[in-house]
Parts: sequence; structure tokens; C-alpha cells
Amino acid sequence: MASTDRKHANGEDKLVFSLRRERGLASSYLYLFQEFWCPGIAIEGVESFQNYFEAKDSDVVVASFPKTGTTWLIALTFAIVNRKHFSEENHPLLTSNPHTLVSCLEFKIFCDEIHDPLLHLSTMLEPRLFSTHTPFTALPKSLIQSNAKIIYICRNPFDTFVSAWTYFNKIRSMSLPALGLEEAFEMYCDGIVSFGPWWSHMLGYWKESMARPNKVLFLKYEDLKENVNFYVKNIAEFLGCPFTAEEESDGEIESIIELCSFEKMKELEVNISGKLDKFIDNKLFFRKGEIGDWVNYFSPSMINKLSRIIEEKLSGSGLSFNMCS
Ligand code: PAP
Repeated sequence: MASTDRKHANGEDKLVFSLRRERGLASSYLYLFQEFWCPGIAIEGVESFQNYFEAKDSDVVVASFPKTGTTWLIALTFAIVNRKHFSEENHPLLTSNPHTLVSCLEFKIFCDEIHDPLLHLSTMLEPRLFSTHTPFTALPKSLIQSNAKIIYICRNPFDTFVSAWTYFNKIRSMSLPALGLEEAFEMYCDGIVSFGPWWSHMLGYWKESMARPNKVLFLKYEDLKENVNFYVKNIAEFLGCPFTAEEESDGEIESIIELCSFEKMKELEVNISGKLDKFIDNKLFFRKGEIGDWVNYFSPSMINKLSRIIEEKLSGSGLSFNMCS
């Protein structure tokens, strides 16, 4: 891999040193790389993903801005796509965290952990499922030009901020002081957050979903919460594997919803005591799973400020959010 010959600790190299950088919520630095704020440890992974990933038409990629519902959506997608292969009693989602079953392209596949990513990719069974936080504009050409499907999830920016602030403070490097709510909020409002700005991230996928609805399915966390049954069918249809009348009458949709529900996943032993990649406790992916928890954190001035930014950044796009349940 071309990037391996310029590897340094923390993923930093010559290219990285030339980039503008700011402190991240969880890492020493976020770098302004290809017009988004990339964590130092992900730059090599994103570059290798861009340079070496060869999409197959059957691929399915779940894309998201961090903390918007990735874990839930990859669980649902995995369960929908593989529903013929596993029974309810011995389903892999009962013993594995969804992030272990559906690997992140820039953090897992194209990073040091997998010795030969291309060999690994070539041996994966089809359809291959992946996740990514990479913005649409930075995706590899091969993924954009192929018939591979992308399912994107986003979430109202208020809850996304609270989820990110609580999560990143827990996984932050111990050498970094915790960021207070106000300080983190200012960074978020400036778009300085992993894979941000968040408005560009969602608008990139939103516009593509409008232009190519068969390529990108754009979902919102709040809509899934309101009517997950509808969206499970929607995802299956989008992926070309709709539920048959028999599957529907056998309660297959309800079983998938139950298996992937916040309450069920949070109580699984693997998600109570397991770890992802030695460093991150699986339990950190399951906090409250609610719409509107932001009301417990936001002051009136924060509400005003973020509302104004949402209005300014999303106006005219047709994209809007339900902020409370
Ligand atoms: P990631 O980007 O690190 O993968 P992601 O899964 O996108 O995180 O977001 C985590 C949020 O989804 C958490 O929200 P909270 O902090 O407001 O609670 C988490 O609780 C929520 N979540 C995780 N799994 C589910 C699920 N099965 N159903 C609903 N929400 C979920």
C-alpha cells in the first residue's frame, strides 16, 4: 500500500504537517483534509480507501456523520441482508457488536489492523457490507460510479452534538483534558468536529440522494424512531431484497426490529462488557437512544445559536429535522 511507506506514529506524516489543524474532542488534532476535519489517525485510512477501494455492484455502504445512528443502521442492514442465513436463536448480532460485523472502511479495513486489505476485501462474501464516515465528496470514484448502494443516516444536530460530546469525552486520549460543554459547542458550531462540518456532510449525501435516489437512500434517525417498520421495508426494497408476503406474515420484520432495538442491544453481554478494537467499550455505543435529550444540556443561548446555524446552512435544501419526540 502506497501509504505504508510514510507511516508514522499517530498517522502523522509530511502531508499532515502541512494541513491546518485544531484540537479535536477526542484526539490531539483534527486536520482540515480535503475540505473536512479528519482525525489524524484516519487520514491514511481515508487516503487508502480512496486510492485502492474497488467497489462491486453488489456492495452496500452505510454512511453517516458520527453519532447519528450508525450502530443501529448497520445492525438493521446486516439483519435485513442476511435474514436467510441466520435463525433468531443464533444470530451473530446476539454475540457481536454491529461494528464488528460491518467494518468501517477508513478505520478498520484500510488501517494497520488488517495486514492485506485488498486480499481481505477479495475474500469477503457478497454482498459486502461496510460503514464509513467519509463525506460524499471524498468517497472513492469507484464507489460513486459503480452500482453499489449507499444508505445514509443523519440526525438532528442538537442530539448529535450531545451524543458526540458525551461519547468523545469518554474515549478521549487520557493525555487530553476533557472539553467542557460550552467549549465543545463552539467547536461544533464552527464545524470543527470529526468528519465535519456536519452541515456539509449531510448536504453532500442529501443532494446525491435527490439526484440519484436509486444510489443513495437518505434516512433520519428521528424517522426511524417514529416508524422503524416502514424503514425496514424501505431499506429492503432499496437493496433489491424486499420482504415477501410470507416473510411479512411470519413476523420477520418485527423480529429484525426487536433484535436491533436499543433496549435489546444494550442488554447483550457483548455490549455490556465487550470491547471494539481493545480500546473502545461497546457499551459506549448505547447511551440513551432518544430524541430530544438535548433539552437537558442546552441553554437558551445555545438553542438560539444552533437554530440560526441550521437555518443558515440548510436553508433552501429542503432538509429539516424533528428535534423532539
Ligand atoms: P458511531 O458514529 O460512534 O458509530 P452512532 O451509532 O452513530 O455512533 O451513534 C450513537 C447513538 O445512537 C447514541 O445516541 P445517544 O448518545 O443519544 O444515546 C446511541 O445511544 C444510539 N443508538 C445506538 N444503538 C441504537 C439502537 N439500536 N437504536 C436506537 N439508537 C441507538
